Amino acid sequence: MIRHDYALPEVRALHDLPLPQLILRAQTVHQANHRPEEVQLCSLLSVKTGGCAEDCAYCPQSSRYDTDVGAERMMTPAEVVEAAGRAKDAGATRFCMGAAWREVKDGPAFNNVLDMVRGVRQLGMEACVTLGMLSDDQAGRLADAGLTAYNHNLDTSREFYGSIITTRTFDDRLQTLSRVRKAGITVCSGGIIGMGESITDRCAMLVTLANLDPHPESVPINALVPTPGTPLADRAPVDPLELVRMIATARVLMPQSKVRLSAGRLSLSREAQLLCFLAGAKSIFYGEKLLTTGNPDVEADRALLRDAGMRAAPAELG
Ligand code: SAM
Ligand code: DTB
Ligand code: SF4
Repeated sequence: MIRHDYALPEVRALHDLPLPQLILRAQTVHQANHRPEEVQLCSLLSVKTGGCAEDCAYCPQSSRYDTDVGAERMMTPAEVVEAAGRAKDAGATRFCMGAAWREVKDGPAFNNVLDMVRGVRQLGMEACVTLGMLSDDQAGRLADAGLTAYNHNLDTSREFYGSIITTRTFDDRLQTLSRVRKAGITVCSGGIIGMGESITDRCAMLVTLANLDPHPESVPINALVPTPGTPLADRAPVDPLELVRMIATARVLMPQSKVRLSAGRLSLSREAQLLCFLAGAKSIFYGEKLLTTGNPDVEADRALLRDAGMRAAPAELG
């Protein structure tokens, strides 16, 4: 049953169930709504890296922190579409492009993004972009270019948000999500665990996501990749079982959404990743780089799926 009236105590109780019961609940929902043996392979590319004006405490691309990531020029649409073609040949069906912007500005850079979207869609892949905040008009132009999904994460609870980001608000985030929805683009929105938030914060974020009507079609769950130079550089690694709980809870609350096992896989064993799949994770980022940090190599991921008797999901459209 699809619901949008969740309250925190109910979600917290679900999240805190004994893991066998929680996974059983998640699997029941997963099997009824998805093909559990299929995992969507999505490739990520940073089309405009670094130099971002925002102060997101987790992010290697903020210009406020002294990290290894510097501001780079924007890639050209031809370079991006070529990379998308390589990702398609390797088996990816969705291509996600990120720009280290606070917001989209009209002009040549945005026109290039529109060309990238058109080029990726012409390859028959799903196209997703994450560009920061945008206006109704910009959302409409992205929709016209054929954009499949817009990624814009809530990242954490409303209550904890100000401890992680001070240069924009949780409501700014929700407003952008509603513009994306209104333009007819599917919504990709999730968050990060391991930033020092409480379990209550994690559940509160899931309540906000699950009470969006309709649910985001795509819900990425990231484990923090602690990056030297950022304020969160010294955070302890996430306990993989906490990631499993988060994925399973999201799975139960938003039955038809694709819950994505996103950043942080380099520090997960194969067994931990499989537990995430059992808990309802429906996709992974595929390719040796996320935006600026590492990701398992393609051979390791192919072997993981093969050894588990699972397979890459075929393209759904295009
Ligand atoms: N600038 C745009 C924005 O913030 O919406 C788009 C790019 S931003 C890098 C996309 C998402 O990556 C963030 O919302 C955050 O959830 C995730 N992210 C960034 N750095 C991360 C890290 N070190 N570990 C885990 N996730 C991270
Ligand atoms: C999402 O939720 N995770 C991706 C994607 N959406 C854009 C980004 C992860 C970034 C990890 C840190 C980095 O590589 O810079
Ligand atoms: Fe900029 Fe996005 Fe990184 Fe925040 S998460 S600093 S908005 S690139």
